[in-house]
Parts: sequence; structure tokens; C-alpha cells
Amino acid sequence: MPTMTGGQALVQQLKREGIDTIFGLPGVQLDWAFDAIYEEREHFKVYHTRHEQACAYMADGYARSTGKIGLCMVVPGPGLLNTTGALSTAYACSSPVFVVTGQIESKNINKGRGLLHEINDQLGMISHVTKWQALALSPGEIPGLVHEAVRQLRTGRPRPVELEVPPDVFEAKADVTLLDREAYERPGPDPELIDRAAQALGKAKSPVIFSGGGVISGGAWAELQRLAETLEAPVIMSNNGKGALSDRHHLGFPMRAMAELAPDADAVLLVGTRFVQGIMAQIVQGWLTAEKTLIQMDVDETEIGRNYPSTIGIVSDAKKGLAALAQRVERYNTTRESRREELLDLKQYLEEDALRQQPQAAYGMAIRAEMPEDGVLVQESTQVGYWTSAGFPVYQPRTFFTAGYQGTLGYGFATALGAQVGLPDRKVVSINGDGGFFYNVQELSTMVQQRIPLTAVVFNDNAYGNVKRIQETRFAGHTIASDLHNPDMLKLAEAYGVEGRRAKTPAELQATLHEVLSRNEPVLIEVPVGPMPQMKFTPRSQA
Ligand SMILES: Cc1ncc(C[n+]2csc(CCOP(=O)(O)OP(=O)(O)O)c2C)c(N)n1
Ligand SMILES: [Mg+2]
Repeated sequence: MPTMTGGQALVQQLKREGIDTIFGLPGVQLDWAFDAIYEEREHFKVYHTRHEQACAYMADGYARSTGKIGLCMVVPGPGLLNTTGALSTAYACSSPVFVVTGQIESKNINKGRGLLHEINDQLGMISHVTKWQALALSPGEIPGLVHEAVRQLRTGRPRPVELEVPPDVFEAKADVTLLDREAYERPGPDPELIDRAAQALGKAKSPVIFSGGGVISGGAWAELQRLAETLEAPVIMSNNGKGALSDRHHLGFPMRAMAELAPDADAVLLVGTRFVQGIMAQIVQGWLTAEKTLIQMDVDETEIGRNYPSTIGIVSDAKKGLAALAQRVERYNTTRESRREELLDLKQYLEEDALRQQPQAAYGMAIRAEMPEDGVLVQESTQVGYWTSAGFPVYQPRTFFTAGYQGTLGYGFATALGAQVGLPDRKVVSINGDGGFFYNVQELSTMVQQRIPLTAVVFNDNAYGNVKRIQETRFAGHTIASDLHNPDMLKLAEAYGVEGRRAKTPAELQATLHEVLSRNEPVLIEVPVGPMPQMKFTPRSQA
């Protein structure tokens, strides 16, 4: 049994688990851990940031872009609290983020003495945005707890986990047993339920699949496509589920298509989705009668039937469940005529409807035109960002990120930095409003120092535009707390040492992207814009 410090035990076990990238911001409680990382500097790439929120956002972006574990390391108390907006977002988006946190000295925990960075019940506090959390009280415990954290991330629904280690435990030496990396079995479906679901889908005249973020995080897109093609069933993808089936495929649809496709559907399969977004609630409530079958497949059993009573609830990993269903359905499948013509027609209508939303659509399509098929777009809560949910074509899985149900303003830029770290050879574009971008503006420094070749676009209307428009239209022009004063963005970029560009029209944005995406450099593009109108989509039946 080798003797090592708690810091070394942490680092050696992380190494065994295959983790080699750390997003961290040091401090006195973590000194022994960072020194152990220093000893292993050949193995670990460390990205330090200017604020802990960015460590956690970057870990999330890295995890989502690669499917690997995104690890961040922060000091306790305020450091950990600074990560919580990001952790709530990773929690909402089922992203495998692993937070290693310091603590106060072990003998003083939860005594309320008021020591540096002390907060009461830190584990309890973080439990609300993590699926598992633990405190290590000796170096010998650390490998087992790291191993358990990884098991938590790799089994069931992936959501953030936290491990905290006091500084005296990081410093103490002990005999430590390291554990070997394991491959974890994902839970497969109950064959009887698969058989019932296969019968219902196979016999349905007009089956529809609604596919969520779980299909992306479960790596189940090939199985989804096989099932959809067997059934000739349109696949409607949630915002976080976009890319599971290419928008070029005649069966691939954005969420708005639910209004068009649900009324005629006699069996709907929900997979890896909570299925709660407003429009869905209305449609399904009217639709769900006795003759219809709603099948729900989710790796998280607490999701089954949470929002709608499902006729058949299947607890399963999406990849295994969809593979089993695709195979079994052949036995019952009726021959359906190709829906290609009709669905391509609907697709065209939805595309045209999306393109009517101007100027958002022109900016969105300018970006799509210059991004490669496998380029990654990180959305934000900004006018063009909202449009991308409805109209931005996505061609591959893991290439379109949102803040999920947290709608976290300001998550985008740092999340995109992490995605670019995960995919150094791919093009990553972050779109932001001036409001959201400044939540993490200081990370321009990280982008330069660590040479992260991200393209960040900032739509600048000098306002929390979304808020301001609502105040103007719904509150009789009572604008309050929604105007913004910004620095000159080109000078800002220059001050940080980032290449800064300004593009005043969609055409200029496209030309600028054309040029900068051909290089591998960090770039900030400011797009000065005026107020943009609220989008108004028209269902085809009302067109
Ligand atoms: C953490 C957080 N705080 C506040 C909000 C509320 N909010 C949503 S959009 C928005 C304004 C966004 O402004 P900007 O980023 O400039 O985008 P614009 O609408 O102007 O394009 C605000 C304050 C939020 N979604 N998340
Ligand atoms: Mg704005």
C-alpha cells in the first residue's frame, strides 16, 4: 500500500478514473491538492479561470461536448457558492460535472465558529444541485469516494456530484489503496414492457417519437434513427435533444412540430425527456384520451409519469432501450406508406415560418451558413438565441447546447469555452446578448491565456432587451432596470488581447465568420443591433 497525502490520493485516483482535464481556481484549502496536480502536470491539463462560476460552466461545456466527466475544483464557502448557477444548469441538463471542493479543517466542521470560508452545512447546501455529495475525513477514504462519485456520474441519470475534502485531510499522509477504473453496465429495459411498447408502436397508424436530452447524453442517436425509420415515425426533438436526428432527415423536427403532428398521432413514445414545455402541456392534455398510447422511456424512474400518466413506463438507458425496441418492433410493425412527401412539406412550412422571424432569422442563418456541419453552437438567452431553438438547423448530436429549464442568463460564454477545450479541432460558436455576455466577460482573459480558439458573438442592444421589450409592450413603456451601459467592445477585446471585430448586418456577420472561422484563434465579434420584435409562429392550420 503506497503512502501518500490526501492530495496525492485524490489526484492518483482521478488519474485512474481516466480524468485528465481540470477546471479550477485554487486557494489555501486546496494547496496540497494543487501541489499533487503539479507533480502530475504531464498528465493533467489545468484551466484556471477568473471566477468559480466559469470553472463549473467550463466543466459542463467540456462534459456536454465530449461525453466525458467535467471536473472542477474550487474552495469551500463562497467558492462553492459561486458555482451553483452553473451546477443548477448542469443539473437541469443532466450533465456529468464533478466538483471537488475544499472544506474548513475537519475538527471544526459544522461548529459555527466563523472560520475562513465556513458556511453552515455545506453538504446540505450543495445537495440541492447535485445527485450525490460526500465529505472525506481521511486520505484513505478519498479513492473510494472518488470512485463512487464516478460511479454516480456513470450510472443512472448523469447529474453533478460533489466531493469535499478538508485541508488537513489533503495534507495528511496515510497508506492508501487506489482502485481500478470500472466499466459500468447501463440499466436495460424490462423485455415485457418493451414487447408491449413494440406492439403499441408497431400497430399504430401514426406513431410519433418525442426525443429529449437523454438521447444525446445516452449516446442513443443511432438506435433512435433505426427505430424512427422502421416506424416511419417523425422525431420531435426538445431543445436539448436537437441533433439526435439531423434536421436534414425527413423525420427530424423541432418542438414546434408537436402542434402539427400530435393531433393525428395514435401512439407517442417519449424518450429521455421531461416533456413539460408549455405548448406540449396543452397539446397532450387535449390529446391524451383512452385510445391513445403514451409510452415513456427514461433512465430516471422518478421521471416516469411525473408530468403525464404514461400508458407504458420503461426505466432504461436510452441506448439499450431504443435498441431493444427497434429490434422488437419489427415483429409487430405494420407497413406504412412513406411520409416523406407530407413531412418534407411540413418541414418546409416550419422553415419558412422560422425565416419570417426577422431580423433574428437572418443573423441565425448567417451563423449556420458559416459553421461546419459538426460545429457547436452554444445558445444564450438573447433574441437570436431564442430563435435558434425554433429555426437553427442542427445536423449532429452534441452540437447544440442550451441552459435547459434553468434558462440561466450568462451561462453561455464560459460553457462554450469548456466545449472548445473538449473539442480543440472543431469550431465552437457562442452567441450572447450584451446582458448575458458580461456575466463572464472576465473570462476573455482565460480565452487568451489558455489559447482557446472560441468565436464569441455578442448581439449588443445596450439593454436587457427581452426584459425591456416586455416592459414596453405589456407595462405601458414603464422601462426600469433594463438599459445597459457597455464599454466599447472593440477596445474591450483589444484590452484583453483578443481579436475584436464588429459586424453591423447579417451579411457582415457572415463575412466576418467566414474569415475568422477559417483560422484557429479566439475572436470576439460585436453585432450592434436595435430592439428585436417578439417572435410569432403560426401553426400551419392557421396560416
Ligand atoms: C440568471 C438569470 N438572471 C436573469 C434572467 C432574466 N433574463 C432573461 S433574458 C434577460 C435579458 C437578456 O439580455 P441580453 O443578454 O442583453 O439579451 P437580449 O434580450 O438583449 O438580446 C434577463 C435579465 C435569467 N434568465 N437568468
Ligand atoms: Mg441585450
